[in-house]
Amino acid sequence: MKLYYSPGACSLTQHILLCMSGLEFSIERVDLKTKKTEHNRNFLDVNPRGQVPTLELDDHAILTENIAIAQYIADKAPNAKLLAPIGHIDRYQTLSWLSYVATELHKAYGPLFRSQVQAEKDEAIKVLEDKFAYLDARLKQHKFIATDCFTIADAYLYVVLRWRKIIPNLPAYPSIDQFMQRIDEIPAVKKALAQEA
Ligand SMILES: N[C@@H](CCC(=O)N[C@@H](CS)C(=O)NCC(=O)O)C(=O)O
Repeated sequence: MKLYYSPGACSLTQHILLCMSGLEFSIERVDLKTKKTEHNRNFLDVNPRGQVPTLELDDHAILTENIAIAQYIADKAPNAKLLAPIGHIDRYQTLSWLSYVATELHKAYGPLFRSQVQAEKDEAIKVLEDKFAYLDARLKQHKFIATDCFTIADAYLYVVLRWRKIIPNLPAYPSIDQFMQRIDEIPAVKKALAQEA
């Protein structure tokens, strides 16, 4: 399978998960502005939404959306224990956090990436600061966000929290910092980051 990615974008989540999974995969970089891939293909022919992550399976089927691709990788590599089995409460706690990261946290950055209006950016920062404070309190009590061990929700949370660095003068969030350092140390994370550098 092949992951279409852009360096440091949300597709780093699936890149990390693929590195952890032991599955065979390749990667192809996408320029999100021009919608061209590193092999000069029109990315819109692959995914008309023009967004990463996009996963192309070996039979050329295309799978899109962070939440779907993360679960697909986890379910294809059960030995990696990235998501608990169907019926186990940990699975649904993980999916709950995965949804939170996608719909509440990831999307809250939107104005910071797209808006030209400072007031809209300031409002987005306020919203994000509340969420960071909430996550910091949670991570003070929990080593990983959803369950006792690393899951697909941690990978996505890690990637979206990396984007904090674009916000100037943020308050300190010591438990978020510790969480980020823990995830930084995972060999698969180092590998994915090195491949995207
Ligand atoms: N709903 C999509 C959103 C993915 C998304 O926002 N991807 C960004 C990179 S982090 C992107 O491709 N942006 C380019 C664009 O929207 O044109 C998902 O969850 O996969």
